[in-house]
Amino acid sequence: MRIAILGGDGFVGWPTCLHLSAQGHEVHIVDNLSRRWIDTELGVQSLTPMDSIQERCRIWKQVTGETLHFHLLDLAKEYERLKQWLAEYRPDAIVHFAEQRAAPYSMKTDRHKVYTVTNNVNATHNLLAALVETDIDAHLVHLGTMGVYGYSSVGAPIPEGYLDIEIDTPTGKRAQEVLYPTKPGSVYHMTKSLDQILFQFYAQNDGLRITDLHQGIVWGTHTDQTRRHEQLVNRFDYDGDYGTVLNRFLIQAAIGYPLTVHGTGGQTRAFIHIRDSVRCVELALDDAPERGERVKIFNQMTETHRVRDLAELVAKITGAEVKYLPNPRKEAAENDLIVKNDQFLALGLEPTTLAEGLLSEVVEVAKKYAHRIDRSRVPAVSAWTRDIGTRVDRDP
Ligand code: NAD
Ligand code: USQ
Repeated sequence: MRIAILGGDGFVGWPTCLHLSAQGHEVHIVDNLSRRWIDTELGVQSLTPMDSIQERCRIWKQVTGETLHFHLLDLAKEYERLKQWLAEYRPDAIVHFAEQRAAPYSMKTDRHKVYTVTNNVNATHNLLAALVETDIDAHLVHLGTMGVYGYSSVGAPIPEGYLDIEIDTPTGKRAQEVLYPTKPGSVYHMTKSLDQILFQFYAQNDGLRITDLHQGIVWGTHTDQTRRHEQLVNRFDYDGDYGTVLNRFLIQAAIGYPLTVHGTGGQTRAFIHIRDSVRCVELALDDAPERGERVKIFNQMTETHRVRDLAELVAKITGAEVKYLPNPRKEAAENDLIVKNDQFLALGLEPTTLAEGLLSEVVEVAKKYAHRIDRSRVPAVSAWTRDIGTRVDRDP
């Protein structure tokens, strides 16, 4: 297939490009490189040294003989160019990663809130409108988030996207299927909730074929393909805005920094290893909905963990100290989470779970590049409200 990977220069996008290219697909990366600009804005850099996207593509060609095509394009701001691009390349499938994805960044200031909503909602809507206008029947696979559900399973597993309900009517009970009610916990997560409505509308009105992957927190760094050359290494975020919790604990352990648990650490979240994330995208691409079918929704996660249990596990393996800090976020201090992920298991996903060996492997990556870590960028200081901001611990 000819596959467009929107946001293909990012943490999940890059290994997905390599995986699909290695399978013989013609891969086109479309990215505005905004993530690299945000690194500059925040004064941070990936733990792993990332080459330019053009250099990464050159190395892939050298190693495998396969071509990765790169196109510099802003999906949110360049609607006409996007339409022209689609009309020229007419992809068979599109994987959409191209959004601002950090919850803390989206809550930093009013400017960051406005940027996140403008960028994410426009990127998704421009794509949908352009697909209709160019009459391209590509299967669109979007990376959404588990966070659209909120993080509580009220005792019953969270289903894959839809909820069967019964409504009392004057003539008796009526069964109905609805999108699972959204309860986003940040402006970023709110944009993914808005995306869901856009998808529902365009599938129903224009017959677009759409799959939305409600993904949990991705951890790890390498896939088989990123290991093939030093310069194919994946990006690895560790800073207080973009670093996700488990990867942060692993680098903190590697540099002797106390593990930064927010609040009681009673937050339970869904997780998936980067290798499985990439594999799930492949499985979803092979399982496209028919025209006229409702949006297909998968829960893309393999296990759930409580934050303090993860910290204790990392501490046990590495001897790191665990520190309980005031929580910069407005979120439930404790929650239970049970999630259904039957569809990917049925399609053949064999989950990579949190084995100790794998955790140590990431600590090894962190130790190798520890000299690149700026300790002053480790604290998470973006606060959800002004009031919380006065209590955030900037130097644990
Ligand atoms: P990332 O920030 O590393 O990558 C996103 C890429 O999209 C970047 O290369 C960026 O430059 C590009 N981009 C952003 N806005 C764009 C625009 N307007 N036009 C063109 N390109 C644009 O993020 P990631 O960690 O690779 O996540 C990819 C997707 O998966 C995101 O949509 C995110 O919401 C979702 N997701 C990520 C995780 C995770 O733990 N990393 C978990 C669940 C869901
Ligand atoms: N946390 C800590 N200590 C830290 C960092 C985080 O205790 O040093 C806590 C947070 O307070 C939160 C939990 O860990 O309770 C998860 O935080 P996170 O930053 O790892 O994840 P989150 O903000 O939810 O966002 C990440 C990705 C996002 C994706 C989401 C999937 O950045 O793109 O959508 O995971 S999910 O959480 O399932 O919605």
